[in-house]
Amino acid sequence: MNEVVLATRIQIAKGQSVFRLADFEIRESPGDEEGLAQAVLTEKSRAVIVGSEPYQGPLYEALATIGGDRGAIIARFGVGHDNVDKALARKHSIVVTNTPGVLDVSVAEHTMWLVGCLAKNMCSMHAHFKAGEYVPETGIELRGKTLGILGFGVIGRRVASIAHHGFGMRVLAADCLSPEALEEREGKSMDEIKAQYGIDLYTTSHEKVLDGSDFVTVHLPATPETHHFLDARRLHVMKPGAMLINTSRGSVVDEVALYDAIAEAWVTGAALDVFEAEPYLPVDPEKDLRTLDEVVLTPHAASNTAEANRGIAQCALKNVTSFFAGRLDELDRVDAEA
Ligand code: 8YV
Repeated sequence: MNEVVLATRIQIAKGQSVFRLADFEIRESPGDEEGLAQAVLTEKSRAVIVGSEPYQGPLYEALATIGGDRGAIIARFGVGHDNVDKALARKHSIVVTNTPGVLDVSVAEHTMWLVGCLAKNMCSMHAHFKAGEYVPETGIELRGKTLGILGFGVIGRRVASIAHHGFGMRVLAADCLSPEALEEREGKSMDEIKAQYGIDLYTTSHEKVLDGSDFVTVHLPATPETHHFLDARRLHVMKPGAMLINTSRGSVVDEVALYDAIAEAWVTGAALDVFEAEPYLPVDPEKDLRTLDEVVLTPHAASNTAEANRGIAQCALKNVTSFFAGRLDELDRVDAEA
């Protein structure tokens, strides 16, 4: 097959063991949109495999130019697709796919490691130790504490199960889906759902979960409705002394409001893997989250495991291969109009 597929550097590094098995050439391309669009035209490629960087402009016209009547594909190396403009893709007859169901264990486990770091002041003790200060700090157990989950999708449900069945936490879950709709979607009663995932409460009231939790973990997609969902008001619906974890999308948390809530010791800890700007830059230079001892930070690494990277790469490769073969029914498409 003489098709050339472009993949951005980080995705190549993560998926190389799988990509080298492809029956078409996969070439490394710049991750920025201008560079990627230029590479599409230069390499005459109508298929790109991309990470979570924003693509809102020249890439689409470039892909349409090369794809023509044959079409083109933007294959996400991952599950979130807020960084891809689906309306623009549809306008240029570009298929958009993602990789569902292959990274939820990795992200859920990363979420729990962040919860643990906060509970036991792990990063603070580590930093002091490496600085030559032998300073034990008193933490708390997770058993019996309440974990609030905002967003009860595949990842949120996996977190609930680990937290309850693994650590003995009480778990509250909130989502926009009504309890009745959840029962219908799952084909189970609410009692069966609660037992399966180890949740005490399922509700559409995010405030009820915020108010009742010692730890709040966010598993919401980035949409106009979830932008700054954790704003100053909702952060103060949280119990005084509660802690926040976010491995979903940075735009869901108002970072300035979070800084202020931590500075006033309302929120007493936060662990973040995603940020409003990535790589991280403080929204307000005077309110840099990196300066706070109560904050644990990882660089959008929740899904970055050998197992998830292999699964993501296999799924992305399947989507591109099926697209080239015209087997569009096999694609994990996310370009439909909402
Ligand atoms: C990135 C993610 O796609 O799946 C998602 O939505 O944010 C991540 O898995 C991945 O880190 C890109 O390399």
